[in-house]
Amino acid sequence: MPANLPPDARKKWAEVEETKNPKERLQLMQEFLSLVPKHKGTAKTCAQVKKQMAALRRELEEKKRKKTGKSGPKLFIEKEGAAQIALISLTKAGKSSLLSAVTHAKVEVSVNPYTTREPVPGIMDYQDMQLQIIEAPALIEGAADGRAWGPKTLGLARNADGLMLLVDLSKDPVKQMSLILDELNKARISTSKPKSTVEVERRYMGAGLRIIVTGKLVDCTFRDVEDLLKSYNVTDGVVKIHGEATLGEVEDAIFESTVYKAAVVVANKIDIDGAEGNLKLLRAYVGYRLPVVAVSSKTGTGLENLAETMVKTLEIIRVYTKEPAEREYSKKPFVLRKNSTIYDLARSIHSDFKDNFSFARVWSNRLVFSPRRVGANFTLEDGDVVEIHLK
Ligand SMILES: Nc1nc2c(ncn2[C@@H]2O[C@H](COP(=O)(O)OP(=O)(O)O)[C@@H](O)[C@H]2O)c(=O)[nH]1
Ligand SMILES: [Mg+2]
Repeated sequence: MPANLPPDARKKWAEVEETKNPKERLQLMQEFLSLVPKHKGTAKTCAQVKKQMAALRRELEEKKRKKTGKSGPKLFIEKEGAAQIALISLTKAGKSSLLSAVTHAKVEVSVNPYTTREPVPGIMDYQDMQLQIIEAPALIEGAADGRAWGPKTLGLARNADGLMLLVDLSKDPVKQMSLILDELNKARISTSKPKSTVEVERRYMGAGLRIIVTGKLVDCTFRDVEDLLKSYNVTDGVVKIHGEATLGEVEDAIFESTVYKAAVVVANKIDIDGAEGNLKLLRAYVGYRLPVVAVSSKTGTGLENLAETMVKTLEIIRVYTKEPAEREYSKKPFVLRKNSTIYDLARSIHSDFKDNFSFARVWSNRLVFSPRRVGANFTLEDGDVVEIHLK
């Protein structure tokens, strides 16, 4: 349902977007809310804005704390390896135990709840790739509404490339799973592949508005989208619409877009009596939505499947590069998204490469002849060896 905001509210939101100062933004958001009529169609937008306001308030508090010398908690962790995975669960499900079982991280495993309040990173090896696993502070009911450190946990999940959703098989698995999925959903983090994605990337360079539709607009025209964006003063930037999107979904994305995260359910404590029964219940509840891997962080059962399942779900591929003058290819792969092209590879190697690209040669078992000379649009697959030639 589109929010159909009145023009003065749209204008006010445009003012919000133009302001960088958090204090002023907060004030303008408050004014924006007072201009929004309260009904079913606007409830979602209001909730999103309120959440952003809560985040701004925390940011301001944190700044204050920093000034007084007390260091605030660290929210984001620098990405390392092929992908960053946030490890999410209710308290005592075994996050710290899993992290210490699959990485070299030094973590505190405790019988007391809520021991891990700050995110803890570790590195998990998988073949010639490394996955960075981050133990998030325990998820609690109400996290998405800003309760306790909930926003920190959900912020980590939003920033990660993928999620491991840990469920404790010694307790009601459906209750845990539904709570986790509920909070993620409320925080606009989706674990199912979206039918559409709308990305609104604002720029302030006076270059105008570019709308790229690679899918289909539902119940609206290109012109409607353009008018909607203009009414929010989105006149500079790039808006990408993939899949089937409605005008309401485009409007939602102006405030905060839903992000999709590849997720694997990790059913922990399979060593415990009665765990098998709970695993069945969990599998029945999850169905085909997500892969479920049963493990024991204590005995090590099932841990060998974890990385592989995660990598598959992330849909990443490894590509090896070779210098034209050399025989051997790189030992360390470039990690790219599935369906990436030579162009994407060139761009990830060096920002200049894409402009100076001439052609590439590709070695692969799936090709009848290797190497094959290809252009920038050639789609890469896991294990391909590529030699890029520049002009
Ligand atoms: N039996 C069994 N106990 C486990 C397993 N994983 C964790 N635990 C226990 O569960 C409790 C909570 O573990 P912890 O890793 O601190 O959970 P966290 O709060 O999610 O980080 C500790 O007493 C662990 O020893 C497991 O696979 N099997
Ligand atoms: Mg812990």
